[in-house]
Amino acid sequence: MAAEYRFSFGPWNIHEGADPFGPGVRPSLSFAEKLRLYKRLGFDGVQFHDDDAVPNLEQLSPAEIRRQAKEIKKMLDDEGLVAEFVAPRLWEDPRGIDGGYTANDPACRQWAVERSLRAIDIAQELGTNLIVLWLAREGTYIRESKNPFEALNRLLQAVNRLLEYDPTVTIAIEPKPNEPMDQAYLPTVGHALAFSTRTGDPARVGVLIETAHVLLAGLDPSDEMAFALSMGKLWSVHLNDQNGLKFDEDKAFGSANLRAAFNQVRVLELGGYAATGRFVGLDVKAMRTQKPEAATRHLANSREIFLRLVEKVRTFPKDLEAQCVANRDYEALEMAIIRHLMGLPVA
Ligand code: GLO
Ligand code: MG
Repeated sequence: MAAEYRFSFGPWNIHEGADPFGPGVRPSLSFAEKLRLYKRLGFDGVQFHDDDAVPNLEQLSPAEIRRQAKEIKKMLDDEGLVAEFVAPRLWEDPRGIDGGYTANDPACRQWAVERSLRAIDIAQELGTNLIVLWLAREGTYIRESKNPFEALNRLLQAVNRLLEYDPTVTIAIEPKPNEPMDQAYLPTVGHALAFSTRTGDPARVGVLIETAHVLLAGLDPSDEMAFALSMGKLWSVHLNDQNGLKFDEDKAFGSANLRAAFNQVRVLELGGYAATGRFVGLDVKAMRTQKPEAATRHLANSREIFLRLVEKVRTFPKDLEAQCVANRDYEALEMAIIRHLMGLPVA
């Protein structure tokens, strides 16, 4: 099995099973209990929301936030783990109800930027310079509620403020076309990367690509990853799976479309993602039906599927591929791929 990929997930990926139609069905694990599971499951990186690290940050002074983040850093060190990124969670606070950076209320916009600066403070203490912006409510429920030109400028001002605050910080935008909003600004990788060119320091603005989000936008995850990789802008991934155009399912990687998962791994291999030192993040959710003692299997399984697909990519006969391409015999190529995925001899 390939060893050079490093894996990460966030504490929210071990959860109680609540959905919009019902409460949790499994007991909560404390953050410390979750941390102890990482290595056992084969993971080295922890993804954070700002309040995963410092839960009550809205009640604390900047100095106290830093102090608490330092304690979390100690916990990471003790477990041999590293922080991959910090993401300001703007979508749960009442002031983020209409978006943070693009809210129509200037007080809300100011809060959103201030809170994001605290997320940078936390990242500094945790030893990472990567900030992830999933722009959850930066969009509209109805088109007329915001002026899109103003909204995009506000988004730009906010990102620039973060870049100015810490000259070493890097920002990965995690595009998602909808949910919770009807329409999000920066719905795709292309939007995010085009937007990055307008910022004060485009070299410090890239993307995190989530499989399910790309599928919700009707695009191909492997091509989106290749596009970002080709520009040196793929700074993290949220691998998972999605069964058609429904709510964001966060299914185990490869569980809905193994061939598409194979192609994502193929692109990460072809594009040298492992050598970039970036993490393979898994943004997967345990099914609500999962019993407490088995509610981390989705993480270990997703990682295992990933590593097995790395093997599949590496062992697919390149000469056969070249021959099929040269002969323009794509039926043969397709059958060989499918046989390979099914564990059958390719020819
Ligand atoms: C939701 C997103 C969310 C983010 C996380 C990190 O659809 O995928 O889980 O990845 O908040 O920013
Ligand atoms: Mg995600």
